[in-house]
Amino acid sequence: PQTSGWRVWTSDDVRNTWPKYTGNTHKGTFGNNLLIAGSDEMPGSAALAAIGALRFGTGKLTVATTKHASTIIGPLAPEATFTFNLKTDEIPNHYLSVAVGPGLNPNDELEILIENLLKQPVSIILDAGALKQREYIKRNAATIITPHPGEFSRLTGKSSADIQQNRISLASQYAIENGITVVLKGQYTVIAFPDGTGVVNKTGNRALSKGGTGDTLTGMILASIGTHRNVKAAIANAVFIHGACADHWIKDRGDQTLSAHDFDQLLPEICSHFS
Ligand code: NPW
Ligand code: AMP
Ligand code: MG
Repeated sequence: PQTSGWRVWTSDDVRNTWPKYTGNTHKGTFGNNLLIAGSDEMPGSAALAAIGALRFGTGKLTVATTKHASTIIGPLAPEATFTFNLKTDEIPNHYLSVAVGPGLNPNDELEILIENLLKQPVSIILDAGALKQREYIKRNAATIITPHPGEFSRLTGKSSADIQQNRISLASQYAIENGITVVLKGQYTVIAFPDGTGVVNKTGNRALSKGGTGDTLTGMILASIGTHRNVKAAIANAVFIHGACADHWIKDRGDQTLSAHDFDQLLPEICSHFS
């Protein structure tokens, strides 16, 4: 595999690329972002992604979900607004970036929505139910996929064991071939960019091996793109901080006790080390 142009993303990298704003900012400065997530069966996934986005700097957040899910998400993330009648061709007029997939059931209707989304000039993060083998059209904005090894196995047809043994080369190959960024999650998350470069993240630990933590990361990446000028640093910093929250947690708390909703308290604490 090509490993030149690859390196570990360090805390110094986070510091050097951490967004610094002074003066006259307003909520529009940091992006009005759209989260398409959650269903009647999985409203929590959207709530956890919303918490990730709201605690990682989104200016505004709109959640496209079901009415039932909105009644669960609202009390957990009261800053979020909702839309129940999404028109994809109007998205670029209203939103900076879009994340789609947590808690969504993959079906034909969702695939049509994603195909239309990919035609819009906005950064798109595809996770969970939005992960499917498809042809990616060439676009100017970033396309980011965030599979765990099980999902990457479904995308590539390779076994999980094969993926785990060749994380960098398989993620990089997929990124280059499809012209997208691949965030291959799990211990030592690999972030492969479409230009063949990439970074490896070393933060994070077994405390994250719980349902919902990936949904939170998706929300964090969504927000991060709006606060960073550089999309590569935006993704790498979100992944780094997500893991750093778990590393901080296990310093004085049992790893079994971390829940995805604890990011609501952990993100302010860990971000203070970099702000
Ligand atoms: P195994 O057998 O466990 O080893 P799925 P999901 C494999 C939503 N959620 N290395 C794993 O393998 C999500 O947003 C909602 C290797 C299994 O086969 C999604 O929409 C929540 N293999 C939906 O649920 C909270 C690995 O992948 C398969 C692996 C389904 O998402 C929970 C499991 O993956 C959840 O986030 C690894 N590191 N990791 C809510 N409260 O609303 C996983 N696998 O079938 O895609 O299931 O990831 O739970
Ligand atoms: P998901 O499977 O989509 O819920 O995502 C799980 C999240 O937790 C991803 O960001 C993983 O990288 C992270 N994670 C899970 N287990 C570990 C581990 N053992 N070490 C580091 N990160 C982990
Ligand atoms: Mg997930």
